[in-house]
Amino acid sequence: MTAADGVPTAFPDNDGKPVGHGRMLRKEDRRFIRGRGRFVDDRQLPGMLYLAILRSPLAHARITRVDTLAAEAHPKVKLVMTGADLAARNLAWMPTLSHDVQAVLATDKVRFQGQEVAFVVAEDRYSARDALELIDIDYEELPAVVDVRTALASDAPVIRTDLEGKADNLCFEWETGDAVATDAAFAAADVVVLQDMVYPRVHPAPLETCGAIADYDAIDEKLTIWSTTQAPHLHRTLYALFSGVPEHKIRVVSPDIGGGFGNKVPIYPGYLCAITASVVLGKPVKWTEDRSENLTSTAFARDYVMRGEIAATRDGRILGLRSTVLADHGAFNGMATPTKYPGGFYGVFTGSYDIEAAYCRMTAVHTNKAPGGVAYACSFRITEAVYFVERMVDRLAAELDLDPVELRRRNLIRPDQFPYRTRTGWVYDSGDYPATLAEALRIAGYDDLRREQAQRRARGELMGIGVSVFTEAVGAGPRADMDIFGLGMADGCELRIHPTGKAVVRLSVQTQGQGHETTFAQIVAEEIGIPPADIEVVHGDTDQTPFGMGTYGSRSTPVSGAAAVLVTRKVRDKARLIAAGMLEVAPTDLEWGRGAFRVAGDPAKSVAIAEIARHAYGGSLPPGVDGGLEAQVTYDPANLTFPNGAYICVVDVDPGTAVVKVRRFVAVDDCGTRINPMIVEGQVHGGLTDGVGMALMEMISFDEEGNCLGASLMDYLLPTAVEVPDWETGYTVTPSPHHPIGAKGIGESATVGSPPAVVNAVVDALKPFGVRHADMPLTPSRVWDAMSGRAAPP
Ligand code: MCN
Ligand code: CUN
Repeated sequence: MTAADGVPTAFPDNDGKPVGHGRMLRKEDRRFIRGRGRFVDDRQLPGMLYLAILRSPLAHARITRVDTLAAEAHPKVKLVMTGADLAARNLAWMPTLSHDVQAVLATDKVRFQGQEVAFVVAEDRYSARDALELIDIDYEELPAVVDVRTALASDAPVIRTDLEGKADNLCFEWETGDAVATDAAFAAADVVVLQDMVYPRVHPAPLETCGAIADYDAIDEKLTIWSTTQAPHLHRTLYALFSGVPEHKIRVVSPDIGGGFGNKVPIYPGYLCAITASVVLGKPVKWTEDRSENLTSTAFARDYVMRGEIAATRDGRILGLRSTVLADHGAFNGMATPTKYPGGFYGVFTGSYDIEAAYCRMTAVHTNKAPGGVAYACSFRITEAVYFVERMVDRLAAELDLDPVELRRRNLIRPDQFPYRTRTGWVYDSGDYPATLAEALRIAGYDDLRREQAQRRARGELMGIGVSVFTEAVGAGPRADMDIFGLGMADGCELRIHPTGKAVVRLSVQTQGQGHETTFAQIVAEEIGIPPADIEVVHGDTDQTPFGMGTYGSRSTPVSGAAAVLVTRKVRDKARLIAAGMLEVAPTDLEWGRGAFRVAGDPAKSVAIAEIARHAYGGSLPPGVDGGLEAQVTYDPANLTFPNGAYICVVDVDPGTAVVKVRRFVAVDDCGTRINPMIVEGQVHGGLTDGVGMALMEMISFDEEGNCLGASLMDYLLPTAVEVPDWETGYTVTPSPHHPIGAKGIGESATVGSPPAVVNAVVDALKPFGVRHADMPLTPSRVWDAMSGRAAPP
């Protein structure tokens, strides 16, 4: 198919269907590849002012004096505000998504380097930045808490002195599983392996940093916020609670977004500063953070220090798994996670295995580091859980001298065990794990690879093969069990078919590059027979879309995707009544197919959906049927969906330089029914690149004083096409039994599943040196240390 302007809009999918599911180029790319995307920072409003934020140079310090006089005297400055100014309006602290509070501007103390201390609003961005340097602040430096392992020591300085009666740095404690049963499993085991590991702090680092424009209209008392948010409706509710502007007077618009990866789920002080400034000045105020601000102050990810213990029989049957986690949550608990899950979904740490007993104990602490906790394609901490279990299983394989694939095969959950209840209470919906693994082994040519490895080892070359199998849990959630900030995790969706047969579907989720404008049109197209090109997808504007929880945890397809299916079927049900009137038969006499209702047994008598739409607005309707063709639903999922995958990574390690090269990477994913296989593959390619980055390059680290050592993209290394191989992808399809079209999420699978495959491969390559584990990121210096028998630095 080709549009009038010559841009191909679709090519036939596997079935050669013109509409519905299948490979189709992305509708949104028409504007993106021509540089016509409209991002927050592209928007210019008349009379707009610019906001810049002064940030703390210190990780932990008391603020003893603030002098803003010189900044206020700057000729282009319109407003300067400090924590004290916000406190006078009761706006100095904001709620976080984890029921903690976070300083909008510091009042008493600064608690991490880069924390917001004051802001300036000026006529242009440069003057605002200049005026920041005119603000004079005296700090009384305090010792910083940097290492989670000593954060709870009795002499550690207390960070959260703002919390009444708080005398330590404990953030929360959490446990899951059965400690007693796990002890018993360990007691009965032939083999027990213990391994400590660190999943370092990393950062989502989206290409577009965070920003907002707040525009308060004092006459209408209406507040409009254009912002880089993955969850417009959630943000609107929080803005109403924070600012006192009533919710029906707030409009949040999330236009094109240059990547999110979870970084754009939380509310940041910058958004609230822009809102406050706009209300005070009565003018639109824009705030756009720079790269260093993004890397040092917005939601980070991971930062787990984990101890694993795995128990098994001599022949490789896993009996028990124990996980003890020290989680670094930074200065404020800014983690975005369902309320009942303070440790996120880490509870799925038994992975894809049928393990008899499991137990996890997690201690989360505050440190003098930026808040956050889950962002970066994490599926609410499943990245950590999968890395943990896949490293533990590999460690066990080495201990038992068993092939890691064989050990996995002996313990994978079998297809006949679904729905499968894990020892920590999760119910996996469906999967055929052995089949997915077999497909990965087939593509990789696993046995040949092992033979090649033996030959290379004999020549002194360091080739490694790493395997990981994983189970994801995406689509939060059943709203009875899952809420964020008291808002149940269900999604609304609206569909309207116009008199000419063209349609508009309104979503509550918000794309950051995942292709929703295409795939949601395809979902509707498949159900109603209107081509995707004729279906406009509207999202990212709270005035235009129904309430819903937004895009993260790969929930768009599992939740809003289901809502889109159901709303279309609801419209179709109405179309049936109208068609029955048009054809003068009973509704039950009609059959649906290929975009039309036909009379059963008399297929010549039919009406297509476009004719029904015209009639819905113009013709005479059966009694009790009202005009128009539209519907609205809110979908509350019965359960999460559980995609799975099997990955195989082949690396070569240079024995002279310890540089790791990823030579091959095979990824077989099962996300149930695939709506657009091309977009699914794109999601997997991106996630694999993330995974290689985390395994080999990415880390946000701090010195002893709490200075962030990853504040630029020179220090925080992101992978490029140079560091990654040509991905080899495959798939199996096990539909979700409770999703109306059997689709599961895919957006984070590859980021979750790939880091352990890479690390397992590197450790496998280093086997001749007796290496059993090395912590990410596996930079040349860390690999060199591992080869030399030295422990990696913490
Ligand atoms: N899809 C499909 N068939 C399926 C599942 C998904 O065709 N069975 C399509 C969907 O229709 C959608 C895309 O794949 O176009 C991703 O869908 P889904 O798995 O539902 O994930 P979300 O849309 O909810 O995206 C969120 C997820 C998360 S949480 C992070 S983090 C991440 C990711 O997506 N951030 C991204 N992928 C990203 N991709 C881009 N380009 N930019 C980001 O910021
Ligand atoms: Cu945790 S990153 Mo994604 O869920 O937006």
